[in-house]
Amino acid sequence: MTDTVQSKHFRTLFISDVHLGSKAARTDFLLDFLRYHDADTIFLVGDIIDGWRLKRSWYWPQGCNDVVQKLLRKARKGTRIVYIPGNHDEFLRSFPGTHFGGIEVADRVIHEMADGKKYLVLHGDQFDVVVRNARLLAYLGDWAYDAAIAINVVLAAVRRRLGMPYWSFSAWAKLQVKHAVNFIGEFQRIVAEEARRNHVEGVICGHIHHAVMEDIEGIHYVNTGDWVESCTAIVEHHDGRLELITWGQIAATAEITMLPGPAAAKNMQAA
Ligand SMILES: [Mn+2]
Repeated sequence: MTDTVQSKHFRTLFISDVHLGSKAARTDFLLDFLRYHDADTIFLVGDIIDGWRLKRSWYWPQGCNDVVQKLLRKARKGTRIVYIPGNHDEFLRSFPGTHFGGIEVADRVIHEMADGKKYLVLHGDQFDVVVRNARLLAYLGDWAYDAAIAINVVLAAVRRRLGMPYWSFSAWAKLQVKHAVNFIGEFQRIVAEEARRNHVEGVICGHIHHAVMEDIEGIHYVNTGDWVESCTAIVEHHDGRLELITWGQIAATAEITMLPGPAAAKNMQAA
């Protein structure tokens, strides 16, 4: 693509799991994507900054600055940007309702599409404990489910206090290769159930680095994917239609940038 290509304007963009500060972050692809995609509202659906990586060793190349600058510039020009923290950028969770550089921080939001359909937007790590113990919880019932979500919060806080890294869903799921598909299915089902509990038509989340749009028992489950491997985003068109964009593929076809190199293989630990 050249500079003559006009950027496309959408009602909303949803992006998650960029992991700025980890070597795996595809800032080059994301910059390209942001160059060609504008929106009234941009939701950053968690794990945008990888606080855990940065705490271990500071890694912040120019590409990370460029992404941040690009987003702040969009905010200055009138794009509403909402930052929903994930587990890797949970330091922001202490600041719900605050603004920085024109960016709002929220724990979760309910977004109404142009066609009136309502979607719950959250990162998704809230359900890690539930996914890991799904079978046991199904047996124990509702109270155990609520307790597990509470335990997840406490466990994360304890691990943080002890300086332990946050438990990683995708790293864990990939270790258990044979069952990984089941765990992804379990995660999707549980998040869809949360949408049902909130009386909305759909849910948009990230966390498991597995972009998809599908119907799960009447709930529209949408996952934004990531910018460490697949380079995906969800866009809402002006009529409320949602579309999954795989920018890694488009960019490669258009020969804008090089294909993801061996770096992509190192990204397994990121979610
Ligand atoms: Mn995450």
